[in-house]
Amino acid sequence: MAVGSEQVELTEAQIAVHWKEEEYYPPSAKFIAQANGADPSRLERFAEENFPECFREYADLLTWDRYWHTTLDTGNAPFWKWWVGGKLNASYNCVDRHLASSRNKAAFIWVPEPEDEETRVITYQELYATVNEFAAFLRDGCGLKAGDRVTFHLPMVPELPVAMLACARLGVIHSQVFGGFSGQACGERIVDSDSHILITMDAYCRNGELIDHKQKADEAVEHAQKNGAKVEKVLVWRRYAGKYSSPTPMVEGRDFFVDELLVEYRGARVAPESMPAEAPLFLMYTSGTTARPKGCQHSTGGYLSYVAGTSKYYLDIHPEDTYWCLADIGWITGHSYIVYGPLALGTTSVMYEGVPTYPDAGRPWRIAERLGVNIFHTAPTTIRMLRKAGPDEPKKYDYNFKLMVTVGEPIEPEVWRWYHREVGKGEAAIVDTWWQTENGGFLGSTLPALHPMKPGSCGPGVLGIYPVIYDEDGKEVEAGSGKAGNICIRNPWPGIFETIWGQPERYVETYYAKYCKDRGSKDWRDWPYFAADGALQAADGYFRILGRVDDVINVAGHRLGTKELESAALTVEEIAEAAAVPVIDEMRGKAVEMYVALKPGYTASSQIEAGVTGAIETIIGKIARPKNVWIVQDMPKTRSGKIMRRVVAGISNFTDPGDTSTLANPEVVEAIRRHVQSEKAARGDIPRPLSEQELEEIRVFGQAE
Ligand code: 6R9
Repeated sequence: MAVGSEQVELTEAQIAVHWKEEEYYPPSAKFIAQANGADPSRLERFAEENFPECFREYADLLTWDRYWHTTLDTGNAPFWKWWVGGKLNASYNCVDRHLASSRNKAAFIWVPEPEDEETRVITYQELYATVNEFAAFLRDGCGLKAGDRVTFHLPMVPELPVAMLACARLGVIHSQVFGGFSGQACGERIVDSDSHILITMDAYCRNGELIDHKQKADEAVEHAQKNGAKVEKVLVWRRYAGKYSSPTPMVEGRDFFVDELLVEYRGARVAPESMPAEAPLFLMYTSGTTARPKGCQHSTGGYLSYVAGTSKYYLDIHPEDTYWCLADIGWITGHSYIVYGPLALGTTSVMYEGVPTYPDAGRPWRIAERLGVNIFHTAPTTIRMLRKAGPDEPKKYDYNFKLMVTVGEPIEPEVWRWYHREVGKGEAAIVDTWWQTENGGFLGSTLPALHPMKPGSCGPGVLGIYPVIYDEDGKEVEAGSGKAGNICIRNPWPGIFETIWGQPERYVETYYAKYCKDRGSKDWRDWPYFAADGALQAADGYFRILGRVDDVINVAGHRLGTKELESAALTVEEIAEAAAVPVIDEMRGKAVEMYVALKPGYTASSQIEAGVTGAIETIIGKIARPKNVWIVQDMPKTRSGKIMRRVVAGISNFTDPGDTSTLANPEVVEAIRRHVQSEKAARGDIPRPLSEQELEEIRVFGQAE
């Protein structure tokens, strides 16, 4: 594997990373003056010697029916239990307790996608009334009780948080399946969680169309039935009051319109069920390497305390703020940081139904201006999309963000700077929050009032989170050394999931087995949490997340992070998005290929291809020179906007790109395949039959659990 005279014998931990250090951006004095988290002594209070008691500060943000006797029970490691003995209700904490001071304040402001439809304001009082009525129906009309599971397949409508909070009121475990997923994907999750009630919607607006959604419920029920789960009732909310907007027939005796049923429950009140802190609040499914999805089980007390605390200090949410997170509630970000965290703090949370660029790239800024949004939360994929479609739009609108969030993927420094300069108008503090579905809330971020920002780095571990980087052999990579390895969290925290629903062995094997020091131990210090992300820590203590551990490309022994290659490509003016993938190469073992999409107004040219190659050579080095640069219309993406590198890797290598059914845009795959493979064939660049090991290497690329 050596190149020339250079002997390459790198262990995972010694890998050189080629990104240059970025400059710091301090938060403004104005931001600091009003921030929740400006007191540096909090950092000391959350230092390791105060663990786990430090988290009491988060638990004290909630209203408890009974206090806990044990902060952290590790008796059945690694199945951690927080606030044992404590009792509370999540619905009470997010709704009832705000009534006395804020009855008629907006809990949610819902913005429908069609711009001529009116914004809907749901006050805490109205939310309280509807949540109670719906809870009464779930209890008395559906026979649901604490511990039962209910599946939702809802789009971004206010009925979704209503249903979540109604379940939470009863101690019923909700499992929301992202609305954009297929009926079959929903059916699989119904089977896995053993739900007998499905809550759905007739239709919703997306990209200018009214989409039939009810049809997916029929598919879901059918799929569940085939796999041994019987759905007794399908509860259908209606997008337009009193009018059924789906061509799909209602099934007699099984399907019901929720608005019709609720008439009977008008004015009903349901006492919030006092739940043990460790009782499950919800399941959130995420995919892994096997076909069976993983139902991450989140607790009531631990989870709610963690999202309340992190919302307060990292999102800087005050009750008087207007906060807008553009995520879909079908993802963990929406659960934690549209619904539970913001509502636990009694703020106003904005929900938007549709596509951010509909009808044009000015839409988000019009919404922000109109509603007075001052905290803005989104993902790099959306930021890139807005930068691509309307780079100069934000300055046309009169809004002011004090804080902005990026989450979901590493953000390229070039994109970060656009976000800061144009969207944040050079004034907003930015938090780059690194975390996962499994984690409940943030793991890595700067504290916005105390730490300067650094583009491309999330920052240090958040309060009470003590990260460590290990190499493949379990040796600790020196802190602050800038060397890459596998980032782990040494300690449990209140927001960590409790288990994988119905798959406890998989929970232990996937997240804890790799670096466990002693499988018999009940000491948390022996059970580091394996996040399956590559990362490095700079001398300033900030972490830079390199992506999933399997998303790295090893060229002649040099481990190149996909993100550093993509960041280099994004420094080229014309480039809007980039994906780096490995191709089997006779000379170098593996080589890099780049897929890039252009900003509007540019046409593909060999100059642009050369520009990308040049940028990679200059920023990373000749070793990383891409074998090919493919200019494509659009990248294959997951529904949450993450680029599916494994799909283009399969195309580049003439191997099976794997399942594409859950992509947001499966139709682009065939177009890219035809373009790339015919071009390669014309150049005589068709690979020889690959060995078993090579096939496996391509197959696992981008497939970390
Ligand atoms: C919250 C969420 C988790 C994976 C995670 C990592 C990537 C998330 C990131 C980030 C770099 C950030 N990720 N936030 N990478 N910087 N700020 O996205 O959960 O959908 O489960 O994805 O996303 O690779 O392991 P989830």
